[in-house]
Amino acid sequence: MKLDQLAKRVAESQKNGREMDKLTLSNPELTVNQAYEIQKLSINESLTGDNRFIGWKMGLTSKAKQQQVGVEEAIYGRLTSDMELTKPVLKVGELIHPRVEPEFAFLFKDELKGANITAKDVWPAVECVFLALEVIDSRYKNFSFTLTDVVADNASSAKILLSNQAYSPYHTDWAQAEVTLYQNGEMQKRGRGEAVLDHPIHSIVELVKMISREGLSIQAGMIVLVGGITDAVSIQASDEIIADYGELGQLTLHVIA
Ligand code: OOG
Ligand code: MG
Repeated sequence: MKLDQLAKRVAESQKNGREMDKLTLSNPELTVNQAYEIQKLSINESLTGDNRFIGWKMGLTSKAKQQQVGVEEAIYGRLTSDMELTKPVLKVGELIHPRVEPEFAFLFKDELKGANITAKDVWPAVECVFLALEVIDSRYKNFSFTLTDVVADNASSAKILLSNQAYSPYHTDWAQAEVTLYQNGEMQKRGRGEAVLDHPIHSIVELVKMISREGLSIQAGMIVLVGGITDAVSIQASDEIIADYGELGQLTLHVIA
């Protein structure tokens, strides 16, 4: 089957929140590179009306996340403006089997590109850092997939919530920053930024290297999610999720039907 037809199928499933069979079930020969092409085509398909391409996300950058889904390689996905929650309320009825995970998001003031960049090149390009909750929602049955499948499904991207407060990149040591995730008052997960490739900045470096191979870059004004600090928690209507980042503050998400 042609990549553009597969992309249409994925885009449809993402738009309607309807689960689908893994692409590799009927197309076992699909490669990871082809999956990135499907990702690009399906996200382009979604860019209608006001929906804009606003940045990138890294996924599977922590051991906890890799073990949870059984895929041991970092991946990237594309973020669009429709994904950003403008209020801390998530309508779960539009989603299949959503999960939430605590993250950091970096906003860029300068373009970043090239296969040889290092952390020292990234810091001066960062405008600010946000606390973030990512809602992921694999379009595949049972939240089960191969590396190729999850790449094609835009790294399970669904929604993002950013903190109101933005921090200087030099405000704190992002590797030592700790987050505790509560669901209805019950502690579920705890982790530090260092869970993400030893330091979240390395996630940005990895992203730039990966997208450079496609001739792409982080553009000025774009946001990047660095990847879950802990593994993700399944959520349902009437949940209250709190991500407590200590002195940096808290993010609260209300889940409704
Ligand atoms: C893949 C997406 C992973 C992260 O932060 O690791 C991700 C998944 O878990 O379905 O967003
Ligand atoms: Mg994530």
